[in-house]
Amino acid sequence: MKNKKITIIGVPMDLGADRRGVDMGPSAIRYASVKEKLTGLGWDVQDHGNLMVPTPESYDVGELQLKYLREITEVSKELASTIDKVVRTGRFPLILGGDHSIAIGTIAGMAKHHKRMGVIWFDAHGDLNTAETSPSGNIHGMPLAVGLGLGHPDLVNIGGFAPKIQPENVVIIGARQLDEGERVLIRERGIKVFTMHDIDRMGMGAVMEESLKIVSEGTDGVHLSLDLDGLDPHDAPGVGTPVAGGITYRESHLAMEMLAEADLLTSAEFVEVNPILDHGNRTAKAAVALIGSVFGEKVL
Ligand code: B3U
Ligand code: MN
Ligand code: MN
Repeated sequence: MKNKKITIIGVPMDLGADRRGVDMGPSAIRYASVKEKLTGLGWDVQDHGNLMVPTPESYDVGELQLKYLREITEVSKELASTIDKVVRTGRFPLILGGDHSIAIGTIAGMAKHHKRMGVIWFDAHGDLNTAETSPSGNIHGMPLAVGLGLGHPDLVNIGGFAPKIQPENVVIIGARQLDEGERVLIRERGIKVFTMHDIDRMGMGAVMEESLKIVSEGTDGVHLSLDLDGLDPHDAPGVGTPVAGGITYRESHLAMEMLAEADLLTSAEFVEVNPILDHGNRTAKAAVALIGSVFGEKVL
């Protein structure tokens, strides 16, 4: 990252998830001093503020296999165009969620600038569902599929082109809860997934070395999409769908430090922080600590 200029964009989105409270994620992360952290590391930080997100109570849920499709589509378009503008000014977009459905807009915005974008998807889940395979109808379980061009056309075609990313440039890290349709898709498309089993066997260092190769070879940019539920619930309890046996605080820091050393990232988002379910803002603090490591914080 050459010019050390970041623009923070908050997206208080909870339409893609069943549990309310994740809309307060951007606020909790700001409260945990994200701006001060980045400024202290020598970054020029601009905070764009939050995008407007409709309140679920004021709208009809719509089709139950694609809850709030219309509203999520609108916010995704707005986010994509905001990111487009930020990138045009030569700044690095750092997006704070909100539920993971916001990645639809992030990937759409970044893909305008990167023809072959690598994606690191740090998550307990695959987020590879479509309306046909989703057990919940929640769009936060679908954004990676949408990026790959699979799903409802309104989402897939945001920005006027699809797909935004290719399966060979994607790596999922930390998976431990996949739905059957997601497993089929992973096999069919050959998506590289480092499950918790792989992390335990190989160690996070080796997992990251391989991941960095996958997202850098033949690509012209790399996006980090970090779902806090990828972490173990002990370290990140404030998430809507915690899954036991996750990535430790230390492993996640090593991953972020290796990303910083590789100096490949062109955008990053931190999602699913839910302060209502949290203990003492621990999850937002973990997010800020990880953001520190991604943006160059070192012990020595
Ligand atoms: N795979 C399930 C559960 C889920 C996905 N993402 C989160 N939970 N956070 C689904 O509903 O698609
Ligand atoms: Mn997710
Ligand atoms: Mn998840």
